[in-house]
Parts: sequence; structure tokens; C-alpha cells
Amino acid sequence: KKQEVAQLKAEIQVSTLVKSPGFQRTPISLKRELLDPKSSGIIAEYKRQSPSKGIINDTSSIQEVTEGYLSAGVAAQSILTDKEFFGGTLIDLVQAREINQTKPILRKDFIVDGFQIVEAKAIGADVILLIAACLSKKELQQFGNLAEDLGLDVLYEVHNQEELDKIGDLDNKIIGINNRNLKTFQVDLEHSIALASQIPDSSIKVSESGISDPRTIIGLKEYGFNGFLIGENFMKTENPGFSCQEFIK
Ligand code: IGP
Repeated sequence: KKQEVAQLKAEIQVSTLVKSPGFQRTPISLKRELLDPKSSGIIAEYKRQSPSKGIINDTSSIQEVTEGYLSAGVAAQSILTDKEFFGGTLIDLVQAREINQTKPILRKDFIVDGFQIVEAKAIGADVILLIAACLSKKELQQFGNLAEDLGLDVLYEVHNQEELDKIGDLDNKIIGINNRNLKTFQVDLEHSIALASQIPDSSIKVSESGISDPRTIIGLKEYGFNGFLIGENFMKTENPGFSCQEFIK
């Protein structure tokens, strides 16, 4: 009986979510944005804290950072909604969405259940993150299909060849290579460069983490990268939007 009640509860939650504002809008495509030759490719993140750095910024509001990133000319926004490790909330994304009506928003979180994908859509996200290291091949496929059914883009995150293989067909997918080793927190940009050659031209490549110099972006573009996910380098300053400008002008 308990299982039956739990199932019913889940169904009611989902049927409530599908009536929320996120379901009344058409998501903005990250794929299209990153493939636009005029795009800056910068996916700027809102990150208050991290397990490796502790507090990064606890004074800049989501509103001022969103406005700053947008006027700097970012391709998209990434917003951490994980509370435990990153001090993020769903409300951050809702508030950013109120201001940002033009650029894609990535819900950055550890997705381990389809419910979180429906939730992402409900709060107004356009893109979800699926981390290959945390999910089975079957889950990656299931969650990827669910996101697609809801009209959301997926950023598939990998660290190595093994994780890349788990994703299966890479064609036309957005693949993020995380330069930060999740166990040691060491950042190595060579990760992006080495794995890039294993990703077909038909997919969209994003380099994630540890980018702190605009020249790095110029270099990564030569290796076919379309997107650059940057958090700490902007958030550690007093005015993240202003710091972001230097990467776009
Ligand atoms: C941003 P950085 O080093 O610029 O702050 O990195 C982003 O790549 C990083 O926050 C990140 C992340 C993740 C966080 C990449 N993948 C998965 C949480 C979960």
C-alpha cells in the first residue's frame, strides 16, 4: 500500500508541475545559440560556494549577476540549484528567469531522477545537465529522452573516454568536457583538448571549469569548442557581470 500511495503522490506532484509557468513557455535552444557564429559562447555561472573553494561570493544577488551577465553578452546562464554542496536554490533560477527572457538557462544540479527534469522545466530552465559519471548508460538515455520530450536541451558532462562511451550516439548532442577532476578537484585544460578529438564534428563541444583567461578561449576555439562554462573566475569578483565583459569584448 505504501508503494501505491508513493506512486500516487508522485503523479499528483507531476500533474501540479505541468501547470506551472515553465510549461507555458517554449524553451530557448542552447544548441542554436552555440552554433550561431555570432555567439560569444560564454555560459556564465551563478555559484555562491563550492566543495573545493568554500564561499566564493555571498554578496552578489542573482538579479544583479543576471543583469550583468546579460549586458556583457553571454551566450547562456548556468545556475546551480544544488543546496548541499553549492548553496543554490530553485528560487535562484526562477528569479533569473524573470529577468532573462532571451538567453538559455542551464539548471546545474545532480540529476538522478526524472522528477528533477520535470521540475527544471517547471521553474523555467531551458537546459539540464546530465553527468555521465553519476549515471548509468540506461539512465543517460532515459533522462535524455525525457528532456527531449519536454523540449529541453541536455548538456552531457564527461571527464574521460569511458564516460564518453556511456553516452552512446554523440551525434547532434551538446557534450561538456569537465576540466576538473571530481575526486581530486584538480583542473587540467588538457582534458578538454585531449578528448575533443574523440567527439564528432556533428556534436557541440563545451569546455567546463577552470577557465580564467580570455586567451584560453581563443585557444579552445581552435580545437572546435563552441561553448565555455565559467563560474568561479567571475563569481570571485565583486562584480561578476563586469568581470565577464573582459571575456566577450
Ligand atoms: C564552472 P569554474 O571552475 O569556472 O567555477 O567551473 C563549472 O564548470 C562547474 O561549476 C561545474 C559543476 C559541474 C558544478 C562543472 N560541472 C557539476 C557542479 C556539478
